[in-house]
Parts: sequence; structure tokens; C-alpha cells
Amino acid sequence: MTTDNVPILTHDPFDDAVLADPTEFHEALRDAGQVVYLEKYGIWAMGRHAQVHAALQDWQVFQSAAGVGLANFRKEEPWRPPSLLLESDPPHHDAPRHVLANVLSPRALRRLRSLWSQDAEELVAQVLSQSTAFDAAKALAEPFPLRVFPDAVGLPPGGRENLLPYGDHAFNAFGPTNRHVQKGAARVAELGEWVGSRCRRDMLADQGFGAAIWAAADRGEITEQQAPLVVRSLLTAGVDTTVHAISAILHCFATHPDQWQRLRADPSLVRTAFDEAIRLESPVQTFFRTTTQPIRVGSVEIPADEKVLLFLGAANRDPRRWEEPNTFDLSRDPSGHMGFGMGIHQCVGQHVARLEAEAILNALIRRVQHLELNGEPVRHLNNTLHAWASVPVRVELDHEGAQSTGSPTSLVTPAANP
Ligand code: PQP
Repeated sequence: MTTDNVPILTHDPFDDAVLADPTEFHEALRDAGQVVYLEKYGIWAMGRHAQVHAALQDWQVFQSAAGVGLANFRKEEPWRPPSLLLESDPPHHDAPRHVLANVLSPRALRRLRSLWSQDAEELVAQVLSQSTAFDAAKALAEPFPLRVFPDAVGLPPGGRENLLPYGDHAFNAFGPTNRHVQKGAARVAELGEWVGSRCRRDMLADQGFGAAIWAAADRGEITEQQAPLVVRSLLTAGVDTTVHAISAILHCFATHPDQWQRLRADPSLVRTAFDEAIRLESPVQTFFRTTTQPIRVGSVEIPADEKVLLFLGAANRDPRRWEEPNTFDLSRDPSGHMGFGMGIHQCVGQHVARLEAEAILNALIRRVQHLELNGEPVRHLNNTLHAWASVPVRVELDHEGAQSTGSPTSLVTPAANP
């Protein structure tokens, strides 16, 4: 490779200090150029919105089948059989994607909305009845997805405590083999076996996402060999992501009480709030692609068969794209954010995430008139996920809101004056 014109950075994006707060690194990355070379890993990286967007659209050149982590599957053995969704390209990607898109479509999720709203109401009521000071990550963001998602998949009750550690390891494993990966290595065989065994048809309830995937195999849309791996994608991707998305949203509001007032005054902002929090916090920070041919980006030519690290989190705060990018602001239009990726791999589970987050927020809107931090939040470090281990909050209850236990339609009643 020629290093003429190539901005070279010596930073380690997987260093704990950067994982904990990537803001400065993201700025250095974006300002260094359209694409940079990260010497430490011998990889390329992009952090500007325009280039990340373009690379995600160009799946022919920036392919996924060689792995969306640091490991190049053409040269290294993957730690588990590659995902048919995430680590795959057309034409192999098409059938599994089509199946999962149907299983997780807004239409397919419709019957879950009232169930999950009720579950959120119960959980929020229970938490608030115990104390008005609690850890929003541990009391709400973590239990809620674990309460609704495994049931929606149709998992048997035992062993669900394995889901978060398995997902956490999978997201660490997209990065280098640093201490986060090593820490997970001890349990990876056991967790992998548990997850693998839950993907079998006979393990899954006859209603649910899992059964719906197997039904697609019965219709010939995917093969019987593919079905368990598609279920595995749900189990890998479905819990940690939404846990950290919900804690990101709650952290945003706890640190911006004025935006909470605004949301309460106009609960129809719930969808904007979700996307704005995803934009700002980018629970999934990065994904790799691998070049299939030499590709010019600005004045730089990336050779073929190179790993390129795409910073969704940096693109989501690129001042070239966003005004006041570091501010949580419900008056902006966050659409076009890359928190769910872009292009053919754009998050197929995003409607699930949205539904879960909306259920929790709606339950809180009615009951909580003020929300603020009650101590220092603590990061949970992961090579891919931007996450909180702890978000201590203090709330003031709206006693009128708390007493009305009407149907979900009553949620749209504004509870406070602006
Ligand atoms: C962010 C699929 C999707 C979802 C898999 C897999 C793993 C993670 C994710 C990442 N993912 N949202 O194993 O198929």
C-alpha cells in the first residue's frame, strides 16, 4: 500500500478511555480526513457522516461476509459459524433477511404493543412504588427487554440469564482480542452451546418469533439448516442492544430535564426522542467492512481485502451533518442518523427496539414529572456497544398521572404544561 496522502492515527479506538468517552477520538478521526489509517491495527477508518453513509450503501465493495469485526474471515477462523444476516452479502443474505424482516415487521409486532405497554406499566409502577431514587439501568433498562423479548421469541423459561453475557461477548468479539474478549472467553463454549440448543424448533414455543422463523423454513423460504442460525441472530442481537438503547434514552433525559418537560408536554415526541437518543449515544458504535477491490475515498486509495472500521457513533455527531451535534435536542430532526446503520443491513430489529423503548417511556411520562441524575453514571465497557452499567436517577412523581391507570390510549394525554 502507498501511504502518500494517507492520514495516519496512532490511537487505539478500543482502549478503555476511548470506549468510555469516544468524543475526542471521534473528532480527531473526522478531522484527520475522509478516511484514515489506524496504525495500531493496520486497518482503515471513517468517521464522517458522508463517507460512513456511502460505505454502508456500497455493499459490493464494502462487504460483510468477511466479518463485520476486526477479524478477516478470509484469513482467520471465526469464533462461531458466521451469521447469515450480519456476516453475509447478497445473494446469500437475501432470503434470511427477507424472513426476519417479515417476522419483525411493524405489522407482525402490532399485537405486542398492548402487551408490552402493560408490562412496562407494571414494571415502572413497581419500581416507582419502591423508591423515587433508583438505578435506571439496573431497574428498568435491563429487566424490561429480558421481561418481554425472550417471551416474544418463545424461549423456554430456564437459562435466560445467559442471554446478556452471550450478547455482550458477541459484541466484544467484533473488536480486537483485548481484555474484554479474554474475560468472556471462559464462558464462551458454555454460552454458545446454550444459545445453540435454544435455536432448535422443539425448544421454541409454537407462537413467537422463533416459531415464525421455523414456519418460513417449512414454506421453503429458508432451509432447515438456516433456520436455527436465523434464530441465533435474534438471541445474539435482541437483548443487549435494546437494554443499552433504553439506558441511553433514560440517561439523556436524566441529564436534560428540560427535554423531559418537553416530552411530557407533547408525548407524540416519543419517536423523535428515541431516534435522537440513538443518534447521540449510538449504542452500537462501530462495524467493520472488508474491501472487495481497491476503492478511492477522497484522495486515498484503500487496497482490496482491507478491513475498514465505520464509526456510526462519530458519523452521528459529525458537525458537517448536524448542528450542535453533541446536544440532546427534541426539536431537531434526527432522521438520517446511522445508529441503525444504513443500506441493505440496516437494523431489521429496529421496530422491536422502538416498541420496547416507547412502552417504557410512555409508562414513565404519565408518572414522572421530573427526572434527574442522582450520582455519577458508570459505563459498561464493550468493544462495540456504548453502554451504561449504572444510571442513578431521582424522580418526582406526578400523583395525578400515577393514579390514572387507563388504557394505552390515555397515554397521549399531555400531563404537564410546557
Ligand atoms: C446491532 C445480528 C445482528 C443487531 C447475529 C447478529 C449480531 C448482532 C446484530 C448488531 N446486531 N443490532 O449474530 O446475527
